[in-house]
Amino acid sequence: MAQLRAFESAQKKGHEIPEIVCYEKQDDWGGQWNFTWRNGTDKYGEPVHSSMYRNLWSNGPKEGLEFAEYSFDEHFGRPISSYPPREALWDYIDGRVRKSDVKKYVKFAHAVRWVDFDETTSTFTVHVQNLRSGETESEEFDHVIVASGHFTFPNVPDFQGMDTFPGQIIHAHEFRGAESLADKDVLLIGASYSAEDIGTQAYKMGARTVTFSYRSAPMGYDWPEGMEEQPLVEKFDGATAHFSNGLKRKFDAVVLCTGYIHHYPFLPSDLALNSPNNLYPDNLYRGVVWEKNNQMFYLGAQDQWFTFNMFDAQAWYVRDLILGERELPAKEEQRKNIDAWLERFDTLRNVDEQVDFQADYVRDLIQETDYPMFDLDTVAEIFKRWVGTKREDILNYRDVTYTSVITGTKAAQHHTPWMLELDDSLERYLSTPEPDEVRDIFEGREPVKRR
Ligand code: NA7
Repeated sequence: MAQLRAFESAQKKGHEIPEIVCYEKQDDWGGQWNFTWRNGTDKYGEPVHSSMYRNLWSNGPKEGLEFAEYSFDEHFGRPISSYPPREALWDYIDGRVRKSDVKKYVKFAHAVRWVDFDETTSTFTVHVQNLRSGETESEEFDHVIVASGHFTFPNVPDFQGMDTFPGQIIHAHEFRGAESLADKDVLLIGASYSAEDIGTQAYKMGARTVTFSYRSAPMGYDWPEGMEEQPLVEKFDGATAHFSNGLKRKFDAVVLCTGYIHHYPFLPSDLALNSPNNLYPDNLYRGVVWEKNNQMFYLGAQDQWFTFNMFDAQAWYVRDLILGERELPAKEEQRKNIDAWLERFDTLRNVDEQVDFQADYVRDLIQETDYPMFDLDTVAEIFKRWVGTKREDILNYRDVTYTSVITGTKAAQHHTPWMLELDDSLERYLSTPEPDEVRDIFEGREPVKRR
């Protein structure tokens, strides 16, 4: 969506843009934000793309991801809270392009099966299947932009004895909501965003206990009673997990929050990015240009502090390369540039340095294009404060509000504290319900009977 919007923006400024085809496997756009109840395979038999679940609220402040050229104010017409639910975020990204006619470029329900590159003609042949008709087709292109994301193919480790576990074992990618975890003892393996968020969802929905199992280091939050961290599971024996510190505990359900892999089954190995999930995957000049074939690009391939606005910065830069507005340096220069970023990446020791690293990366891209520069340093501060608020109160950090660097608007307080909010619909989010007795108690007031 960022790339289509980038081309449209150039066209509106009088540039001639090339012929564009966007192949999308799903029936609608929005990628990760396009929620489905389905698991495993979709209705066409394709791997389900989205890892979203019911009651997923943004886990980072929206002020960190706001588009510099389409603000939340412009979309919603009034201040909203800093942590919107997924439907509100889908509406926002859809809203920007709903106003344009870029949807005409997208062939929905089209899965890319394979991409070849012909050295003699310097063209790609993209082999695609129309999932509705079953028909396959091949088209030639000068450039290929891979924008298929990398939080889709789960990393699924195996632990000894797992096959004897009588309850449900799923990966975070398959998790669709925590309601069924009420009154259950839940084990989450992993110690990053998915573990933290699915764990708090489970707690919110009434899980009896939530236990996290970490491999490298605990998350270290100040967990409430009933939530705790243990070192890595060594094996399962039926419903009992054995941890490396000797603890044995029974569980009803296991959620593997063990991250995702870069997996591009439609690409030959010389075109496929092969990297762990990190802030600077190797072989991408300026984080987007495939070093081994400069006609190919990746968007959003890095782990992310910045998201929507970073994808824009990348898309604007890639657009300008394709339009010939920017030239690529020689291969040796590209390598030097990549190495310089990788060298700095290796020195990053803490969250502040990671955030500043990505802020500098986004700045480096925006400076190359006409994408509106925004106050990246203040956004970096917002990310750092966000991390601090999680340290202070992991269950309630979503009740904090921030100020937009794009519009200067202070976010509104959501009408209901996150821990009490059980309805994540856009309709409810934008409504103004009366406070109730539960909210009075939660907010430390004398409960008032209103009707
Ligand atoms: P992340 O952030 O990539 O984290 C994966 C977690 O899974 C991390 O804590 C890993 O531990 C852990 N992991 C991976 N393999 C194993 C095995 N074999 N055993 C135990 N633990 C393991 O993925 P998330 O799904 O949490 O977040 C996805 C993205 O969403 C994230 O990157 C953000 O951009 C937003 P490790 O620390 O490596 O020892």
